[in-house]
Amino acid sequence: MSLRVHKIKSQEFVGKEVTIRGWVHRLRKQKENSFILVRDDRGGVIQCVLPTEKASSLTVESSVEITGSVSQDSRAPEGGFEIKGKDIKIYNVAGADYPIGEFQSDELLLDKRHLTLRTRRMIAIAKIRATVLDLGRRWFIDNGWIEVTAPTIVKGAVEGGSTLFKLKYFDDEAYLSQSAQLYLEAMIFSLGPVWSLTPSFRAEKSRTVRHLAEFSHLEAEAPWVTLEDILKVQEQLVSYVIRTIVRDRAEELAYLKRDVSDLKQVEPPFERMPYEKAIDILRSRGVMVIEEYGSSREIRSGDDLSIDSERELTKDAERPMFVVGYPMAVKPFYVKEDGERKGVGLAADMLAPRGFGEITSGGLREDNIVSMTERIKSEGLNPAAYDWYLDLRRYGSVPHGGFGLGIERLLRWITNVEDIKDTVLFPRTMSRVAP
Ligand code: AMO
Repeated sequence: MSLRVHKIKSQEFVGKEVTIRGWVHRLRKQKENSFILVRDDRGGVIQCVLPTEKASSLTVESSVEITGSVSQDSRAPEGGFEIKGKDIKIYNVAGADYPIGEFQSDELLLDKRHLTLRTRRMIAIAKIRATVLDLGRRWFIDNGWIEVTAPTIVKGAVEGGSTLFKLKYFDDEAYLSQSAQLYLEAMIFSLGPVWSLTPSFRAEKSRTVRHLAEFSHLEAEAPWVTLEDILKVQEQLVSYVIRTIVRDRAEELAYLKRDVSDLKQVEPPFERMPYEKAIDILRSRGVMVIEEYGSSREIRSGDDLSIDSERELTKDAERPMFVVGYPMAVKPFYVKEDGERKGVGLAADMLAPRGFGEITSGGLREDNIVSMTERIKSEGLNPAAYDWYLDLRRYGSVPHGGFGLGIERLLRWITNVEDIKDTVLFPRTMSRVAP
């Protein structure tokens, strides 16, 4: 039986015979002996020493099974354990033109993503990602929220028509879902607090380091809540994920050279910064807004917060913050207006510190049928496409709210990687749909 590398790197195996399976990660052939760094299928690596005559055909990424005895040698890389190989079975001799080496352009690494996934950097990120998904799920289950699955082929826009992916649907037309929110809203009437993890699709035409065309969307919705309730859910969820990932993925975060001192400070409550205060701060720092036709002017009340504004607001922060009370004009049709402040939406975004910016968006939903119908029309949407959604306001409407969290945005902050494309195994962007 073959063993995983992390298991045999311990005193208990020294002197014992073991078999491991994996791929040749690095290779140094000398006259008598060859030094083979073998990577197993969980990314663990160990040096194996074999007589060169048995390893002569090996190349980087050849798949092998090696049997030998474990010994301890401080010169051995990756922890001082190695295997003195006796037998080797070669499953496949990899082509000598394996394209991934030490110095490659980002584009080549993306073109060859199916192979780049074998790098230890990507293995570390993939493991952190898996644990983040696991922790998100665990938090909702532990707190009594019910998991639901919404369709990803839909008829209506949620987050504006400009980023919709259109598709032919038999003889009709449909879209790829931008958010499960409207469906989650339908589910709270029979299931109470619900959550889902589904892919969301956005035809984002801008190339930025924080936008994907397909991302993993963790969304939640609950009846009878206030805005403050929704903020509390988000800060507890995010704090739990951060606290646990720092503990459970310490090795991978260290491999990525992520200094986790700031992550260790993440705990509720997060600052609630009124939108108007955010604008005052940005004005005092001279933040400019680029207008559609290219000219720039000083930011002012009523403007949405751009990537640059969010970076400016959070660059010196160590903990996430909420910006609360965005103008209705910059938020989608479903946002509920503050009854005491006309034009102000009961909506908030969570911004990650150190310049990372928005990772969640949420708030209360308009629950009045008349106001909702007006908003749908004034945004140029077709009320017929939302008739089922309006039913939720016709039959037993209740105050409710929720939020959406972009898993890749959260991962970008946790791993401190610059480009969001590195937080997903096969990224989709405007210029990339393969592999
Ligand atoms: P919003 O459009 O702000 O709101 O999206 C919610 C969160 O999803 C993430 N996100 C993205 N991540 C990667 N690439 C993208 N192109 C992208 N677009 C969004 C962000 C963002 O905060 N239904 C509402 C939320 C709600 O009110 O419940 C919505 O989808 O982390």
